[in-house]
Amino acid sequence: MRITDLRLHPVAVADPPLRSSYGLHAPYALRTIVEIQTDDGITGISETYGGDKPLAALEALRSRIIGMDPFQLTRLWMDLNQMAEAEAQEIAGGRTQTWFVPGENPLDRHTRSFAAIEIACLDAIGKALGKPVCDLVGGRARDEVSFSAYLFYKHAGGGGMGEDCREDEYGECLDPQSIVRQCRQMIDQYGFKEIKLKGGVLEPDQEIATIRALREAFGPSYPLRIDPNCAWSVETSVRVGRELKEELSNGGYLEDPTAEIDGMAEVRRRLLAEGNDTPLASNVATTCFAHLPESTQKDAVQIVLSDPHYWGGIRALVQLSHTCEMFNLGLSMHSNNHLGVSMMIMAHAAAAAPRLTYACDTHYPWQTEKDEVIEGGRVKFHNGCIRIPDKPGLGVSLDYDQLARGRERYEKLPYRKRDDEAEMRKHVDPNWRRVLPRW
Ligand code: GKR
Ligand code: MG
Repeated sequence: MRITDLRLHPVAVADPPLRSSYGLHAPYALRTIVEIQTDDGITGISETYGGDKPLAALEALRSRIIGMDPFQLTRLWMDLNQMAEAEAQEIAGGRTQTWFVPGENPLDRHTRSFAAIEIACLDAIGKALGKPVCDLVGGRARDEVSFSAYLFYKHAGGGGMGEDCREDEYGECLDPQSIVRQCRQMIDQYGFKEIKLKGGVLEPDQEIATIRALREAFGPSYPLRIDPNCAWSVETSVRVGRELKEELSNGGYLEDPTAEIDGMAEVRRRLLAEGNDTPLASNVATTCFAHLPESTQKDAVQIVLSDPHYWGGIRALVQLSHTCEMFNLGLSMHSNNHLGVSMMIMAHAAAAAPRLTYACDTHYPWQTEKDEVIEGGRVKFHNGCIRIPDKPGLGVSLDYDQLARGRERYEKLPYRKRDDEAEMRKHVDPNWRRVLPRW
């Protein structure tokens, strides 16, 4: 089998005005849908980050990909790794996500691009062999993958612009009660069994109150996590960890309360000294295999938030699962705004990763049918889980009309990268800057 064509489809996907420590989500999130064509008539698909940079990084691989055997991925990995190492010498500041929105970190450009190609190849191989992707990488640890209710403080609005606005399903949610309402709506609709709150938006005391309100409303059988994306100092992180000791125990965690491996390690050390072993999770301080030795040695992170989109694909996810087992780390999964192809990528990756026992993050409830690019409409949750379909490859195919609409929206947009800080200045506060730590 040989790859004869690489097709890249940039799309814009309506997104509500969600808040985080990065700022404010723009009316459209950007994604790229990837297709590879093979000489035996098979099309493999995948989905990755969007905008100019991720697109250009994939475009730069075109001549390397055309003619490649989709089974032969290791040399592509080696080549990209070599390029990454050469560039790493030139880019100072390590490889953490602290100052980058996901998808814009120059140092995971190569693992991101590799993942997009690897997954499209796995989809093609699965179709050729009549096997689901998770069964190509060792087989599944589970037949269905559970996801969490991913709550956001948000302004009024459902996303999109002008005539193309989406319904505002959840309304404005900027206090504990409205977040409880948001959560109830999400759980009623999707059946989620774990809850994650995106924090780093309101004063820490208000976010503590929100977690307590969630605990009161849903009870201890729903594990809780909060993720302020590094908005807090070590001091504040320890205080929040202390005040939420009870609420974040029993399957919950404290995610990226503060920046960098050393900051996380200090929070851990101080919480442990108080007899508080709430685990710390990260998709900001620890974002690649190279971070694991230091992160583990300093006990900075007890739960790694994996993501097949930038850790290097689905096979890398399985390797990460084994690595976490070796270091006795927990494994969960990070997400960003995404469509149905990524939903299935995440589900197959999580199904094949035995160590991944937490409900994965997903932004999927924030997107709508109108933006979906897979045939037959959106992927369905069953009791908060995605079932691995009994279909070859990822188990989904593209709706080319919908893809064309997504591309049309993309072409009309004045921006080509995610910039939550700019959005915040435009719509909320003209003087807003991302300051870390903010509290
Ligand atoms: O969507 O604003 C967001 C999130 O903050 C996202 O970009 C993060 O990468 O969900 C992510 C996280 O867990 O940090
Ligand atoms: Mg996070």
